[in-house]
Amino acid sequence: MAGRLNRRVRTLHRSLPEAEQARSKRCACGFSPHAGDGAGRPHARIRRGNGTKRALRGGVQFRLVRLNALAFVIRVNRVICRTSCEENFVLTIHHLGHSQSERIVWLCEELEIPYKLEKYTRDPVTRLSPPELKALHPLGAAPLIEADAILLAESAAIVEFILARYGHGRLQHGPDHPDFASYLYWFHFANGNLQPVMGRSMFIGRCGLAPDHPIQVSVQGRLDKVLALIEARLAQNDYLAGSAFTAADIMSVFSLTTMRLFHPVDLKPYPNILAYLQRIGARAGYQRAMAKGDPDLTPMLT
Ligand SMILES: N[C@@H](CCC(=O)N[C@@H](CS)C(=O)NCC(=O)O)C(=O)O
Repeated sequence: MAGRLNRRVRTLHRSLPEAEQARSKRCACGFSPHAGDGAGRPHARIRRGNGTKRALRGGVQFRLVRLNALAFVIRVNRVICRTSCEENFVLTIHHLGHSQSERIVWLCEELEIPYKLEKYTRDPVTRLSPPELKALHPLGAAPLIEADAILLAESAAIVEFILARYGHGRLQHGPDHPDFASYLYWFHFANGNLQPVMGRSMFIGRCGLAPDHPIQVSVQGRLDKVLALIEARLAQNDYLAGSAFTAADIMSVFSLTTMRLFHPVDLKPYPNILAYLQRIGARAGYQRAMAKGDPDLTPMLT
């Protein structure tokens, strides 16, 4: 009888809908007591199905009562854990106005996760970070976040950290997704190619070199190629990683928008980039992020 019951329960576990199995892993805490019964058994094994109830007779009823009680405790734990983790969760974003840290505010708005925003203003002369921000990290650059007593710098690391801890699979593609490689490429293209060439171009531009100086020509040529590549990509896809908006877009948009405060680049030759920026500007998450992080700035979407 016990063998038959075990076989039955195993079958029920295999047939549980995927969504129910996924829900059992959803807490942001990283430690998930509700994902099992504490003894390595997934909670689904003790769920009660109509067929199971009929299969139980006599002494086995006692076992059913115990299992039901355990299931109840686990469900309550799941609710308490999810609620308390969300309440105790404190993510602080150190945001320098008009900077790459807009990405992190935007990410949190898209994910709709709570965060505390610490804002800093650039030095009016140097346009670098103020002393309060410099005091937090040896490089003194934004973004910086504090989460669970961790201080983390670098946009890409921060975006990956937040997605891994609080994303629940949103705004990213995993290895099984057909756009996984594209997602990785464009995610890393942002700080690996686009932002560096915008920065180089800005600094070389300030050196006052003649337009035909080899360095000027080389940097301009690289910038043109990078923008042409993005233009071609967006001619075929609504978003950089494909048809879906992802963190690859969140990583890239600063360089095409706010960065142009520091280094004006005319995007008129790139109609698909401009159309893309309109799609971005229509997003409620982007609008909220810019309104909270940089209320003095009209997003540079044209
Ligand atoms: N690769 C870094 C770049 C960080 C960075 O250079 N941030 C600039 C803002 S766009 C900054 O803080 N500049 C002020 C300073 O360095 O004092 C990242 O993506 O986080």
